[in-house]
Amino acid sequence: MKKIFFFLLAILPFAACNNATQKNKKLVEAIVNAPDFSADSAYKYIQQQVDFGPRVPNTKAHDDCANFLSAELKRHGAQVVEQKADLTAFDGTVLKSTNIIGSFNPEKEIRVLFLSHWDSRPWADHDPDPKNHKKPVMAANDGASGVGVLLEMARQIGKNNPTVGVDMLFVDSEDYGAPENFRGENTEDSWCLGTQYWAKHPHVAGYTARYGILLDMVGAPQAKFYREQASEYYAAWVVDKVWSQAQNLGLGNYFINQKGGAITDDHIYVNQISGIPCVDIIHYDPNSNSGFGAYWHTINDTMDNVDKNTLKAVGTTLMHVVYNEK
Ligand code: AHN
Ligand code: ZN
Repeated sequence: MKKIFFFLLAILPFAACNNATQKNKKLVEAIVNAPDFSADSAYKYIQQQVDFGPRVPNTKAHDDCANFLSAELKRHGAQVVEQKADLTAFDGTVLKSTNIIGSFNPEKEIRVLFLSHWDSRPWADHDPDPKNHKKPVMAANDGASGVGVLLEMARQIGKNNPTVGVDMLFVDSEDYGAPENFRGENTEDSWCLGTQYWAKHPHVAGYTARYGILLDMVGAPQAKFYREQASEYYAAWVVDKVWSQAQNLGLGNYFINQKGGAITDDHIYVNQISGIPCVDIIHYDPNSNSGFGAYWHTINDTMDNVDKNTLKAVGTTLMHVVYNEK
């Protein structure tokens, strides 16, 4: 008995010490520096998309914006694929859609996937004024913000290679989903048409990535990103990675380390069809009636609804995620 006690005493400080070195190692690993993320540049990228007008499928603004996004990715050194598809919406409309994929270091086997939708919703059907329900959404936050952050990341990645390969996937026809008052079947799958197509027909045969991160509505002032439930179900370790990186950077006021809603969004299809663990960084507001911000699917989703501090928080976190990946 005495002997065992002595043995325990002898080994305990050792174990504690060992633990501390491991913790230190983890901390040191977590603070690998990432290139600076410019919120000014991300903001400008959002403005440039908005300047085309609402990017509703089958309009000139939409097609002009596609060319702009693709040219920007190329300018930053990505290998670009424009994936065109005719996608049929819930109401039978054929949407001339384009998913745009920009790949950095396409030869690398270990890859990280980022995605965001770039289309605008054709109807502001959540606007408090019914007269606006048939007007398109400018989609500064719900559309352009995620792409703006990703384009700024692409600009930085083009200048400074991370260890892993990175793919930027800008998906189309996400926001043509059936309005709430629509009486029909399969309305759930009426959203995220571009991602559903890409997941079934990846731009590279057999494409996979270590994990995926979806950005959706990442620009509103004081946005709060909770741990979305489907992300938690399919990819809890990726949620941990992103949210803990944000906490380390002192950005826990944006990345709230608590359970949020369960949201039908592009990441569902990346998880279910592509089999890539994918999380959703999405602004969720439990106090608004939709669960999203008050601007959501209204004519007020304009540049007034985009804040550089939020862009900085998201961009800085994701840059650290990428540059810490080995
Ligand atoms: C639904 O409204 C079912 N899902 C939200 C997907 C979405 C729309 N994200 C942005 N706009
Ligand atoms: Zn939307």
